Amino acid sequence: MEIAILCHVSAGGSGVVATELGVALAALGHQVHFIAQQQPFRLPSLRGQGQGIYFHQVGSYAYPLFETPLTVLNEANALASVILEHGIELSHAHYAIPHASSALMAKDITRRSKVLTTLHGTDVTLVGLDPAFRHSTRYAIEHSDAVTAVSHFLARQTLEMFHLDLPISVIPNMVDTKRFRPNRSANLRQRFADPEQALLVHISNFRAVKRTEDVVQVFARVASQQPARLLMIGDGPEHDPTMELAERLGVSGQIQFLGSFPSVEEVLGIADLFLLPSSQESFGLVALEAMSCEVPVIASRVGGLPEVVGEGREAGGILCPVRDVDTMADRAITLLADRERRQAMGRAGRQRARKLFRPDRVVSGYLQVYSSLTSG
Ligand code: GMT
Repeated sequence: MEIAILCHVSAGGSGVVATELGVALAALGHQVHFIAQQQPFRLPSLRGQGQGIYFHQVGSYAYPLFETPLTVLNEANALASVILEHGIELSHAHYAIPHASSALMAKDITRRSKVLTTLHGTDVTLVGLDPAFRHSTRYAIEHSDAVTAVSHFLARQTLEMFHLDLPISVIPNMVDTKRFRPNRSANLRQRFADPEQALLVHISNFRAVKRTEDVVQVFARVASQQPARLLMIGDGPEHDPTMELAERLGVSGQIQFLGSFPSVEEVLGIADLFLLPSSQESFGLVALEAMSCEVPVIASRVGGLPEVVGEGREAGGILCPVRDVDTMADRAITLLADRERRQAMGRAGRQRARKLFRPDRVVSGYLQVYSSLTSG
């Protein structure tokens, strides 16, 4: 099948999911065309894996009259060209804004290609509900030929918040458990922590919803009880305030800010604990990646995180109320003191990742939706 994928290119879960899905579809023999401003974040490192992946850059035209970029028009135009040139049967928009709108416009222009929109989270729970986007987002969701959401939480929220009555299939995100696996390399670990120090990790795009300052608050409490180090991976608007808080709390010497890089699996696997205290998370892909590496997760009990991390004996981590940094720190301290429980939780997390979020399962879920749209 000839498939077009539209997604955000910067470090973020929706772009990662779109990229990994595209690479997996190409490995099955499909022709996958990414339409974006630049190559999506993880594409260059994964592209070598197979044939059948094409990248089409969205053009732009700077004209003094246009004060801001006209992204939807440029993206719709680029997609329309690819649809006509390559006979695209299906355009898969990851994240409603602006990709679903562009895909619908390209469909109207070409009178070809069905539109599948996958909702990822803030396109519904935050940005999409803003008066600046509300009507156009609702329109794009309602007029897509099919809609999927990455969690049951998000599917429910979408129907409720936009007062919609349409079927939304839930297809969760996936993790490649061969790439994301425990890393016992003492050599790598000793670059970041001594053997007696606990190693905590956080990865995000440092947006306000990630509550990166809570990561530092939790870490400061842990570090007051035992030798510990924290790796903060990623970049974004909250980066500097988070660094400043670390200074104020006197823990900056125990924290390394590593910036953004695509191959997080290399360091994730050496961690003892992963922290994700977000105020909202429709899925929390990075928590799943940590679980796949046998790293227990301490996260907020919000959105789709309970579906990912689980609760009870078979959970891959511990969920706590949002903003409750004391409870998060207590749970972290207890878990770090109990190696056996921590390892059992790590194994349970990997088991859960293998059972519920396997790429073959997720890819075949999308293929079923694709064929329901393109057959007949
Ligand atoms: O976090 C965002 O602002 C956008 C988005 C992204 O592109 O990373 O994240 C969302 O999609 C991810 C992939 O499906 C989910 O794992 C994240 O939970 C979700 N973020 C939020 O709901 C805050």
